[in-house]
Amino acid sequence: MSGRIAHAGLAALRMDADHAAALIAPGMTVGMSGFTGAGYPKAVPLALATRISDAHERGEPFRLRVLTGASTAPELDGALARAGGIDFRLPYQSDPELRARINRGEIEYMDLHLGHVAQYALFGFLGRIDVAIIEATAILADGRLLPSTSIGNNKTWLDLADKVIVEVNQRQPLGLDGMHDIYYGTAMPPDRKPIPLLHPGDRIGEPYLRVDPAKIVAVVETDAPDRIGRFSPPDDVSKRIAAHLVEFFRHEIRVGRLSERLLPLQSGVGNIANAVLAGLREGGFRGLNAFTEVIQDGMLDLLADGTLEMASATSFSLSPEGVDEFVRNIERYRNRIVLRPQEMSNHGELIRRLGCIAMNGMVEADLYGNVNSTHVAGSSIINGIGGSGDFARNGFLSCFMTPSTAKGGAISAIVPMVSHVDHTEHDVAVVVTEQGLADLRGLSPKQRARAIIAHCVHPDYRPMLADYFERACRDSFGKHTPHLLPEALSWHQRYLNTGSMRA
Ligand code: 0RQ
Repeated sequence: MSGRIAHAGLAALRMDADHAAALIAPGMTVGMSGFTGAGYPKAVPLALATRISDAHERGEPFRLRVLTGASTAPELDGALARAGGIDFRLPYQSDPELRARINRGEIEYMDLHLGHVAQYALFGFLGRIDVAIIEATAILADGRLLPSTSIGNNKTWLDLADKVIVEVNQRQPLGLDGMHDIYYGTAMPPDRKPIPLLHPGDRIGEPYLRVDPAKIVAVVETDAPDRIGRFSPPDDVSKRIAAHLVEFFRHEIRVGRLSERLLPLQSGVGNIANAVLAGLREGGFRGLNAFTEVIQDGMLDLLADGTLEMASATSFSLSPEGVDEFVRNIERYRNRIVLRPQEMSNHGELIRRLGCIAMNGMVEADLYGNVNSTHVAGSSIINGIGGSGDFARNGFLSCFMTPSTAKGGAISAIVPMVSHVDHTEHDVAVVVTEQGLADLRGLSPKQRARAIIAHCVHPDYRPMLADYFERACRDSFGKHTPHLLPEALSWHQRYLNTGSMRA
C-alpha cells in the first residue's frame, strides 16, 4: 500500500485516522474534499465524529466549521452531524441527517453557487482555514497529489489551509492518472487574466494537485469505495420531460439557432437528468460535448456509445455498476473525460464563452418563471443551489425541469408565486414538465404566465392557476407582473394546513 506514497518524508507521516483526527481542535474551520458522494475522506471524519461524541459526553463543547466541494456521504456529513459536531456548513449538502438538523435550526448552513466557493475563500470571506482533509489516489515523489474521483475545492483548501491531512485511498483506480486538469492561473482581482479554455476538452493546467509538503501533518491510508446510490430506471414522467426537451432541441436546430451537435451540455443530478441524457441518445444525437459538474451513469453511457465525444466535469457520481464499467474500460474513457476544480467546471466566464445548455431540476416555478431549486414551503432546505445558478445565469439556454406535481399530486410544482427564489425570471429560458414545455425567451411577464399555464401545469391545477392569473390581471395593484399579494403564497399555506394545495 505504501507504494502509493512515493514521497519518503510523507510516508513517514503515516498514522491511523484516530491520531490524525486528534490534530483537529474544537472551533476549527476544516476544508474537506468531496463532491456529490465522490472523493470525500472516508476515515478521518468518522474518527473525528467519535472524538467529538467523546468530548460531548465529557461535557466539553466541540463543533467545527465544515467546508466541502458539494455533498459528501454518511461517513462525513452524516457522522459529523449526528455527533453534533457541525456548527456551520457550506456549500451543497444532501445527507438526510445533516439536512434534518439544518432544518431544525441546529446547524448554520450557507448555500452558495458552487462556482463561487473557491474565490469566496480566496477573497478571505470565509476567514482562516485551519485544516484541509483531502482524499487522494496517490502521493507522488515530489509530494504532489494524484486526485481521486472528484476535485471540487481541493486546490483551494490545499492552498489556503494551515495544515493538511491526506487520505490515500487505494480503492481509487490508479488509472485516473491523467484525467485531471488543475488550473493554477487564477489570481486576485484586479490581476486576473482570461482563462485560456476554448473547448470543453481543453487541458489548461496540470494533472496533479500541488501542496507544500511542510503543511502536511498526517497521511492516512484507506481502502473504501465512494458511496453513491443506484439510479432508478427512467419512469414515464421523466421520459416525457426528456421527450419534450429533445423535441425542443430539434426545433431549435430546424430554425437555425442550434446545430446538430448542439452546444456543450450541463446536466444536473438525479433521475430526470439521466432520462434526458438517454433521450438525447435515442433522439439520434452524435458527437456532443458536455461541460458540466458531475458525470453520472447516463453520461458514461453516452460517452461509451459516441453520443458524447468529450465530457468536462469536477466529479464522478457513478452507481456501483457505473464504477465497474468505468474501471473496466478506464483506458477508453481516459482521453474523453477531464476533471477540473469546481471553480473552473462552474466558471461563469467559461460557461458563457462555451454557450452551455443548462438542464437542471427544480422544486417549483411560478407563473412568471421564477424558480425555486432548494426550499419546501419557503423555509425547509432540500439540498442547495449547487451549480444550477452558475449555469442558468451564464448559459446559452437555461432549462428547468420538474414533474408537474409532487407528493402524489398534493403539491403543484407550478404555483402563483415561488416560496423561495433561486433563479429569477431573468435567468430562466425554458420550463419543462411532463405536461409540456414553455419557451419563455423574449416574453413579457404576462406572456410568460400564459405560456406556463398552457404548457406546464397539471390539469388538476390548471383552472386554479388560470383563475388566479385572470383575477390578478384584473385586481392587482400593478399590471406588469400581476399578483394578489394575500393569495400569492396561499397554495403553500394550504398544503401546510391541509396536506394538499388543492382548493
Ligand atoms: O422528496 O424524496 O421526500 O419525496 O423533493 O424530488 O422529484 O426526487 O427530484 O431528485 O430530481 O430533485 C430540485 C431537489 C429535485 C434537485 C431537486 C420533493 C420530492 C422529493 C426530490 P421525497 P425528486 P430530484 C447540478 C445542479 C438543486 C441543485 C442543482 C436539486 C424531493 O434537482 O437539488 O440543480 N436541485 N444542481 O417529493 C415540495 C415541491 C417539490 C417537492 C419535489 N414542489 N414541493 N417538495 N419535491 N418538488 C448538481 C450539483 O450542483 C451538485
